[in-house]
Amino acid sequence: HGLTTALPAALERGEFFIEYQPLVRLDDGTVHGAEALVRWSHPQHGVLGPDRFIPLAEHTGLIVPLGRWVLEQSVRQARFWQQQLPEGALGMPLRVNVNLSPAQLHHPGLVADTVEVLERIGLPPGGLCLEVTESALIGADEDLLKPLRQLAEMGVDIALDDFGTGYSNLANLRRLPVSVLKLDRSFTQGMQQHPADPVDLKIVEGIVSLAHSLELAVTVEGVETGAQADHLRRLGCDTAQGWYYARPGPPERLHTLLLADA
Ligand code: G
Ligand code: G
Ligand code: MN
Ligand code: NA
Repeated sequence: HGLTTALPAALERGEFFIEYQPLVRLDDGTVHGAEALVRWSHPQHGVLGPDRFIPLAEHTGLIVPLGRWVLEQSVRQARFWQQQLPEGALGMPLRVNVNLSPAQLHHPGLVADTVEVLERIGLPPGGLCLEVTESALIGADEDLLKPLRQLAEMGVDIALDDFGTGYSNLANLRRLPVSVLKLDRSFTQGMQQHPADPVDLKIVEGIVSLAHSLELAVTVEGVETGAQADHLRRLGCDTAQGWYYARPGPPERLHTLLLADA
C-alpha cells in the first residue's frame, strides 16, 4: 500500500499536523480543554483524516513514534494554553485530550515516555487526558491495565472513548483506571429527531447515573444542535464536544473561544 510505505518519511518531513476540538462544559458553555486530532497533509492526496492512516500506522508499528509526536505537540500546546491564556471554566487550567491506540497501550515505553514528555515540557499531569477506546480494553488483563493505572495514579486522566459502542461491560468499569466516560456520538444522534428517541434518553440517563455513582465524569461526543445539548444537559452529562460548539481546527481557534469566555 502506497500510503503505508510513505508513513515513516511523512513523519520525518513533518507532514502531520494536529487540529484541536474544544471540550465544553454543558452547564455554562465554557471551554475547559480540547481533543487533539491528527491529520496528514499529503503532498499528492491533500489532507487525510486519521481514519485513512491510523489503521495503517497501527499495523506497521509506526503508531508508536507518531503517537509520541502527537503527545509531545499536544503537551506543548496545553502548556502554552495554561501559561498564556485565561483559565478555563471555574478557574481550572485547560487540559488536552490525546488518543492512544491499542499498539501504544501495549508498548512497554508508554509510562516512561509520557512522564518524560510531561516533565521536560513542564505540564502538570492533570493537564493531560489520555483517551483509550472501550474496545481496546475489552478483556484487558492486569498487565495491560497496569501502565494506565500508573499514569492515573500520577494524576493523568484516562477517558474511555467511544463508550457504548462495543460490548460495554458496565460491571467492568469498576476495575478500569478511568475517570471519564466519552459517550459515543450514536447516542447523541438519537436526540436529533423530534421527539428524541426515548430509548436513547433512558440509556443515557442510566449511563450517567452509573458513571456518577462511580465518580466518573461524562463527556458526550457529536453534539450538533442546541436541542441535543439541552437534552444532554438535562440528563446530567458534564461536558460536550461537537460541531454545535466548534469543529476541529487550528490551536489558535481555541484562543478566540477562550478569550470570548473570559
Ligand atoms: O479526526 P476525526 O475527527 O476524523 O477522528 C477520527 C478518529 O481518529 C477518532 O476516533 C480519533 O480517536 C482517531 N484519532 C485522531 N487522532 C488520533 C491520534 O493522534 N492517535 C490515535 N491513535 N487516534 C487518533
Ligand atoms: O476519538 P473520536 O473518534 O471520538 O474523535 C472524534 C471524531 O468525531 C472526529 O472524527 C471528529 O471530527 C468527529 N466529530 C466531532 N464532532 C462531531 C460532530 O458534532 N458530529 C459528527 N458527525 N462528528 C463529529
Ligand atoms: Mn477520541
Ligand atoms: Na470517540
